[in-house]
Amino acid sequence: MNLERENVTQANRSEASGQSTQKIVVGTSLLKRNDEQAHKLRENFSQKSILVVNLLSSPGSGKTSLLEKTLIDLQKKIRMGVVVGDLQTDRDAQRLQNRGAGVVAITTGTVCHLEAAMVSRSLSSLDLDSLDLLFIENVGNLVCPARFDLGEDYRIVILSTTEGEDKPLKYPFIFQSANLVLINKMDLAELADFNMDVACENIKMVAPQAMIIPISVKKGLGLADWYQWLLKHYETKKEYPINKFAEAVRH
Ligand SMILES: Nc1nc2c(ncn2[C@@H]2O[C@H](COP(=O)(O)OP(=O)(O)OP(=O)(O)O)[C@@H](O)[C@H]2O)c(=O)[nH]1
Ligand SMILES: [Mg+2]
Repeated sequence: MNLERENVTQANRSEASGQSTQKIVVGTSLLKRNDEQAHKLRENFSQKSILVVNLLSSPGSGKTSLLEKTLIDLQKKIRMGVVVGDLQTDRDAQRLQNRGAGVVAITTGTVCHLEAAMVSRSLSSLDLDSLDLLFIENVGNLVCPARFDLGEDYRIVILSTTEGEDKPLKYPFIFQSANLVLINKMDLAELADFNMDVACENIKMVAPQAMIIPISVKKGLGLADWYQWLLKHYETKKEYPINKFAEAVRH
């Protein structure tokens, strides 16, 4: 894995000197290997009928805050686990302790996204047989995680009102892969001069498939809709464990 990363770096240098072919070949091999690993993960999750949700956003949009609240509010209804990716610390994993869920931290170092192999290794610390739902909190970043399938059923992108309405247009790849966009920090919308209509238009422009739910984790706004979305997909997963659609969309 390290070798491939090194090659990608070298390839980037080649690109700077006008030779871009090598980058495409090596990058593809890295992604192909990730896709194979993600396929295995998806099969494993399907066999155990675990709904898997990948949470993506910029740093600070509210991924961990949303999980803190969700683990408490849904703990009597479903059995949840969390894989938390972070660059340097396990602070988020610590925030999620003692909420009735198994939590495992992945510290990626300098890597700005989670990869399927990292998730796979981390699962030895969770008892998958006792889970209905697995959340994956990806590293806060709107670019790097987009291409890396983690075997999830659904991708949820959080956009917070303080980031601006233009983010879906500036970072289209991540929004294009979203099944659901949560617009968080609605309590700050007015202060941040956030235009909800424009934000929704921008999301729809790049990601017409994505459902949009406005929320405020801090004030509890919209969380009932979020829980309804989760529970509905959890029921569906129990009924139809194999999510071939997710794989087709990711690759
Ligand atoms: N006003 C307001 N603040 C919020 C809301 N949700 C989260 N925050 C705050 O936003 C800050 C960042 O929240 P986190 O949950 O740590 O964000 P994150 O996406 O997990 O961040 P990274 O893991 O660093 O990518 C914290 O200070 C939260 O208290 C909200 O709905 N309204
Ligand atoms: Mg976090």
